[in-house]
Amino acid sequence: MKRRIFLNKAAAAIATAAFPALLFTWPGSAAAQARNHRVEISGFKFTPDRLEVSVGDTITWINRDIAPHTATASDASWDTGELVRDAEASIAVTAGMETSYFCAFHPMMKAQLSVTAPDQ
Ligand SMILES: [Cu+2]
Repeated sequence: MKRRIFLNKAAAAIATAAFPALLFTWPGSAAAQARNHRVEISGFKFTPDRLEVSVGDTITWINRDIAPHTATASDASWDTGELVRDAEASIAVTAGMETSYFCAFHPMMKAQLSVTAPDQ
């Protein structure tokens, strides 16, 4: 009886000792850090209108207005296309991508991305 209890405790000690090592090595992988960001379009505004993203992340825009909108790069290098009400579209964040964008139908609607390189 006493021996079994001891073994269980030893197994638990090994598990807790091994886990922090896993967590410690994991952040080195860029894939583990990729995130999805959501930008809501409502009231003819992008929310948030300033978004910090990393290379490898994705950004999803969803239109909550009755009017159609787009998220279109200022230099037209990327574009969600027309988003009707409740439609959404995603763009992958790439190094050097254009960071300012607007709505092609309502050019006064503007927003900004801040792109950082993934951790080495
Ligand atoms: Cu619009």
